[in-house]
Amino acid sequence: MDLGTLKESCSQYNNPSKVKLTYGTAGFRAEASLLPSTVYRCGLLMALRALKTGGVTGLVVTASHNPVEDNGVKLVDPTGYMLDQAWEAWANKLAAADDEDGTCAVVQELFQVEDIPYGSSTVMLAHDTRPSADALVKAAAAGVAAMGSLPIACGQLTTPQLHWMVRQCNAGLKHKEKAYYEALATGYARLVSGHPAPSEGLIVDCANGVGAAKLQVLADRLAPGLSAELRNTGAEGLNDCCGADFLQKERRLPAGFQDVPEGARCASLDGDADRLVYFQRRGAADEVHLFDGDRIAVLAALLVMDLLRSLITAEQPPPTVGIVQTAYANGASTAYIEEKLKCEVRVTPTGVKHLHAAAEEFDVGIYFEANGHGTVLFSAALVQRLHELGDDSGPAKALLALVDMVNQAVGDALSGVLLVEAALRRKKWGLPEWAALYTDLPSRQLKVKVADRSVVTTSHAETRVESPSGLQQLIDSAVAAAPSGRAFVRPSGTEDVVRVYAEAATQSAADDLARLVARHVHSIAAGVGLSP
Ligand code: G16
Repeated sequence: MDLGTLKESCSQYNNPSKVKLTYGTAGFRAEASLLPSTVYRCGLLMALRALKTGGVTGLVVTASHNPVEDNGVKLVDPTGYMLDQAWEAWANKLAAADDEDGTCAVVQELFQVEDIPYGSSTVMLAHDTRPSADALVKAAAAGVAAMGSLPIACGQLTTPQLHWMVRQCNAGLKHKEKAYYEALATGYARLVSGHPAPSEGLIVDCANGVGAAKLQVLADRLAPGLSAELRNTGAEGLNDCCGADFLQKERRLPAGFQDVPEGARCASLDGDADRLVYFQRRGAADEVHLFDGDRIAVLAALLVMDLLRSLITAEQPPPTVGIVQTAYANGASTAYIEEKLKCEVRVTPTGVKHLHAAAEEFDVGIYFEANGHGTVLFSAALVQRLHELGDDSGPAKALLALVDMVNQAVGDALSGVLLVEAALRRKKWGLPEWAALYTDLPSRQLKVKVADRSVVTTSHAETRVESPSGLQQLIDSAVAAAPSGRAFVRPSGTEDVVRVYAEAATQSAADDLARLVARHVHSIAAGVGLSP
């Protein structure tokens, strides 16, 4: 690394706004014009991370479910997982540097403290469909190049595609986009072989995001194995009244779905295709029946446990299966998993990085946030055992097909669609059978705008408020007065809001509880504008 060149390059990406962005739930996210210096410095960081680990790293320019005027950056470790949490502090320190001198000082400190060897590394870059992407990818590439490293521009990809490609690349396996479709498609074909397709196709809301084009390639590759009609595939209207986040929060039909028949099987992706929910129109109005991440986790568990049951041999200990959720998980799903599936449930704070780590502790770790972000992880030991059983065992072959089909790096809406479709097909189920497993407790989510969301801090996997003082007591009293009430609040790590979640015996009680808790947040944590 040449310090003079680095300093010159850094001076092109100083932060004139003086807004200090911090690493949130899934990287940095803000209104796009505030981002160039932060994204540039993430380029520096990921080149350093690649040098430190000796592998290829990744960086995706995306703001996922946020509105189109926002953008952001998600950072990928050589494992294909999100950036090691221990390095988030470095990301913040770099992002907060005042100017080129400050940035260079942090880079030098990083070299020293992390004992990073000098040399050249490689960072794979991708982006979603936002108009601000080009300038930000250029900033990221400049950061990588300033470290004397190689930025590889992979173009428009879904976030999970880049995670998958980084993971495969570091494992010395085929890692081009084509290989991704190949792996998913062949896994799916093996899994559903001999199980007839349903007569009705799937209708997918693509949130006008990058998932539209990518799902089309996958569906074409699978034709006629997967019959999918894609909607909200445009260049405009990203996440606007559509997409998985809209469905999960608003519980109503997305734009462009007003004509779907009541029983139709529908799914929705978010803007960078790392979240998936299913839904079905309910009644004549805009109402929907939502099949959220909790329900996808249960379906995945049923599929995996059916296969494991037929696989288990007396002489070996049975593989461990666990489901990881967050406080947002509907109480009815948790009860079903524990009481009916007899499966262990772990609860972590929000954020895939937390759920993923917990899921790795099982032979099969199924993690899904209620918002539809999740996947199924298989331990290396189990995969090896499945290979040993090989061709002699139908269940082992099906499980290996699942390992290929389900993104092992991160939650992936495209592989999620195949997971749900394969599970339903193997069980000869439609949405009614899936819905009948359990009935969700009525719930409501709200957002409260406050002057500074960092004043709200939480503990116990985000179920208790630590500060501001007095807020938890007010929430406790509100919960105690609601029939079967449960509520919590937490600062979002992707939007400038405090989130409120409430559950109760009836929808109106859940709505009232959420509104009351939101009012308490608004009054105690310096709410801005009107309380919801
Ligand atoms: C990201 C994270 C998810 C998280 C979501 C919302 O999703 O990857 O784990 O659930 O943000 O986080 P928060 O409630 O802190 O705003 P995405 O799809 O937006 O990248």
